[in-house]
Amino acid sequence: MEAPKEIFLKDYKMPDYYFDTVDLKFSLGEEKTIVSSKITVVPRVEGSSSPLVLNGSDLKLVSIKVNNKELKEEDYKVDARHLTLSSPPSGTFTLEIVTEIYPQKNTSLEGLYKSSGNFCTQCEAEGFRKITFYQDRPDIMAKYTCYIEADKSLYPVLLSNGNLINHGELEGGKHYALWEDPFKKPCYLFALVAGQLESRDDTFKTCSGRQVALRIWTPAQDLPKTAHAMYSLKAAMKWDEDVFGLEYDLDLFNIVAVPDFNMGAMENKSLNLFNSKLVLASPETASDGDYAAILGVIGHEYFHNWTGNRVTCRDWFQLSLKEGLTVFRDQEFSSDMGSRTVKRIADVSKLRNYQFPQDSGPMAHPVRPHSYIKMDNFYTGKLLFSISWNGAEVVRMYKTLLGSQGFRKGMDLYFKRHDGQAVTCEDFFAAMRDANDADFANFLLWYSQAGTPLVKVTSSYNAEAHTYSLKFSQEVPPTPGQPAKEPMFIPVAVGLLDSSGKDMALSTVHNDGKLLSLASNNQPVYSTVLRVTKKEEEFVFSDILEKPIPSLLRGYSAPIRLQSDLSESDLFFLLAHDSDEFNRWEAGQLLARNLMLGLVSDFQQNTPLVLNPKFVHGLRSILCDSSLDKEFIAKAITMPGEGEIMDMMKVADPDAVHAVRIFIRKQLALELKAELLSTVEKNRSSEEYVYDHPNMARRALKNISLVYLASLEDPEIIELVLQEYKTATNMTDQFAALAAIAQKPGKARDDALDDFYSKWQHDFLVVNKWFALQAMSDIPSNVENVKKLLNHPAFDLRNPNKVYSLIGGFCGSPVNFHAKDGSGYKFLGEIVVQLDKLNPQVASRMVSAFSRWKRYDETRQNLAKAQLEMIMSTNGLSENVFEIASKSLAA
Ligand code: B3K
Ligand code: ZN
Repeated sequence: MEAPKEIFLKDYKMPDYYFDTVDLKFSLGEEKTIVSSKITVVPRVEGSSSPLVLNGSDLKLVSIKVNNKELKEEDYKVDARHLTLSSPPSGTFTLEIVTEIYPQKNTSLEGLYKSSGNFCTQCEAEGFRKITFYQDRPDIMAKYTCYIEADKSLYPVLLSNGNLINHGELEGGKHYALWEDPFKKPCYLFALVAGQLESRDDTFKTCSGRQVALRIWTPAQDLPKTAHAMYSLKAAMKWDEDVFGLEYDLDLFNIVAVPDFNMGAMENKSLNLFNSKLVLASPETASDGDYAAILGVIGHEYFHNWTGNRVTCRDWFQLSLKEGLTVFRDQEFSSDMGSRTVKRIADVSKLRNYQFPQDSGPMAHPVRPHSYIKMDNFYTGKLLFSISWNGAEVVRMYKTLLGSQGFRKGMDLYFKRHDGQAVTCEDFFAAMRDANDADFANFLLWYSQAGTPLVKVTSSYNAEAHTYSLKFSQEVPPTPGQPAKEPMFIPVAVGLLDSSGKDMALSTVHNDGKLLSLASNNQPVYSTVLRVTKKEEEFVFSDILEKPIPSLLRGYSAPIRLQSDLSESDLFFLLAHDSDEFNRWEAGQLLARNLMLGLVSDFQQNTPLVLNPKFVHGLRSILCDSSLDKEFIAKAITMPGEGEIMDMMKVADPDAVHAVRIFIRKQLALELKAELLSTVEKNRSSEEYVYDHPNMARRALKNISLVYLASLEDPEIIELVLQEYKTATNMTDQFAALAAIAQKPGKARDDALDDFYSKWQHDFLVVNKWFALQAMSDIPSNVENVKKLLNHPAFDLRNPNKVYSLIGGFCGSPVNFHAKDGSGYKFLGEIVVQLDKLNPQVASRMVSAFSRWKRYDETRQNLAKAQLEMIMSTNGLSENVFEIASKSLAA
């Protein structure tokens, strides 16, 4: 195999040729598809004679013409990845290329492929080159038309981007459609769909009074399940107008649900393609989590229309420009539609469990990476977290620093300057800065430096001077390729609590020889944002009349690790009183983390485990506090994830962490049994399912209580949980009860799982839940069950959702994936090799489960390494898997 090439950000060059218009023609067939393209090519510099290099992969070239004349063989060159025109005309010219492709054989699910009998496309990031020869890079923005012809009975619906401008019948039972997209776009936003689909139709009236037709396309039998997706789309359209003044720009917006899809969804211009699981929902088949995910992702893809499509990325290193910003926008949307605190808690937990652990590992990347081998890996599990989630945190910091209005001004300027352009992260930064005349110091480092900054805070109170000091020191850990780091600009939101638990008024703060007044319009403030920019820095508050308890990093105002000198009793105090609900949760998590780490070391030393009664008391108060939001309570009584705790250990010990988590769960259930039972009783409802915050919150609290209770060996409780399972009227409650029963091996578990399957075998999305639940199970030696499930008739290695449920699910159980006998690693290693032949993107997502192998003990290290080496020695390995496996090994 040709050694895969690394591509660097610093090597970016402007294209020598731009494309102005692109007219595509698809003749879709059962054996092959013919793709004709006609492109107007414009040299960047008139008269230049540089070669024109087009990307292409898995294409059969049928013909090539320049200015209507067939090219001679010596005028161009084709290799496995390119078509090169050695000396194209010096002025504007037309290029016509005909290729032949085989979508039916395409299992990679990028480019044009078939899913359940329908044609569909996925072009981001580099799938368009599997459709035709093209300059497949986002800074080539052109106006497209797309003509599609196909058999009418097999493919009655023909869709592409933009407006339908013509359609009609053809001979031989065929028909055609001609689409025109009036907006310039990069080719990664091109889409085509052809198949037997029906639509749910609705309309949206925009703020300027235009009627937009909305259509969600699925196979006929699934249409009833698209109501929530349509509701989500309309809510997103309205929200973007209200919050950002952004209006939809065409008269038609289509969404198509596809069962075989590598990712969640894709924001193609006016033709969003979605993984079915993020469109289809009914109370009986989808859980609250599914409903929330649909809302968030429909919003996300819709929001891309402005942040991504109208303004796009200059090159793929700038991915965060669109993804970080759009993730931020969807987070804000979901916050406004539900509970802001709970959404923030959920997002921060996700960041901690996925992003942080990898941030110190071999795959550590800054928000804007410096190099890649395979672009798609930017979307592969852990990298996506750096680019999109950490990217969203970076965008959030602008808002924290500028306030909502300042942030909006920055966004307005960004669109004013860059609509219709392909730009960089600096352009976004400059718009935020210029619109607000802001001083952002070294903020740009957030884009280039990898690694999560560790910030330490110490506090001291001067009772005579009535001053309170917070001293910060920061360090960014070394990461591959970046041994030494500079200090970052960290916005730290702070409040100070008095002894009754109330926020103190903050009047002035001293920093760096300057006295800053915090009061605004002569009114004191109760929370402020400190700008920490140096390696070491002190902030001194004046007029502080008693020793406060600080509430630091409110709302998680920066994506850092914070170590403070808060005592255990301070944390209990914050848990009980902080006006910042996020920090109440955070105090509980800090207590839980310390408690778990202490118990882990007891477990390792064979010391009997004992649960701190103060912790039980703290949780009891939260559980019984009727003034609190129920979903908040559910989050507050959930222990930190096992990944998060392992991440804090020198050598990760999955067995100890798991044992401790189970111990705490059971102990809490024993001590709080009465309260938990009454919580279940009070929050049960036989009313019809409603997806709204109060009802979701109620179900969340009831169901987490049930999970706690089910950890007890108590026949009465087993009876109760079984009863909940049988009487449930929606998937949220039914699945929660099933998960509670499935915690323990035995007949009750087996029967319930069988029952669930026979009820739902006709619904592939529910069957995936059933796969995932069994795969993620912590029951001993679960690898054997998972292997059996690989042969289950409902399983199919070619379908990404099934792989994510079963294989991904299995890797989500640290005790089983990291089993000391290596059985988990061996299982994954073998599957990755098999998968890579079918679908490299999915395979590389799976192989990343190995990337943190050095965090474990020597025995595990050797076993994991052996699997990575076995993968590396496989013939014909994809670049996707090669990059992740080789970087993991090299680290
Ligand atoms: N932009 C896409 C992700 C594309 C992944 C390509 N392999 C969808 C999203 O951001 O949600
Ligand atoms: Zn996105």
